Amino acid sequence: MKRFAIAVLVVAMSAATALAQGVDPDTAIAFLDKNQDSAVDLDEYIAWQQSRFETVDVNHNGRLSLVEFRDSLDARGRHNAEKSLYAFDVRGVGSLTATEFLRFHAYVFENILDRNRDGKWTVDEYRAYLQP
Ligand SMILES: [Ca+2]
Ligand SMILES: [Ca+2]
Repeated sequence: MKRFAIAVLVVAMSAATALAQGVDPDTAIAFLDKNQDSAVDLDEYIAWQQSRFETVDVNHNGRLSLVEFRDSLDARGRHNAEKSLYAFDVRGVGSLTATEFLRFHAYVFENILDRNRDGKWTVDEYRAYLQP
């Protein structure tokens, strides 16, 4: 049962849809929490985003176009996708490298997901993020 839940989760995540879509916070945090301290730290979060890049980069040219980037985000992220891309596209070419993609996600982790800024993203913080 647990194996099944994780398999579904991996499919949901690698489909490059939102972490938020269809995966409850307990399951998502447990999946990302590799050192089992009941929270996701920046390294764990970035390792996961890094593992997604190849899938998110649909045409495998090593860069994310606006469409690829937008499709990789949850509903809230998609709303700001264009602004986010231009903020992190340091070369100003309209696409993100893997490094820029990971810098964006580090920013999201530190400024949005980890609400109390203790370096750990918890189930409660994820629940709070999902509140409308
Ligand atoms: Ca952890
Ligand atoms: Ca926190």
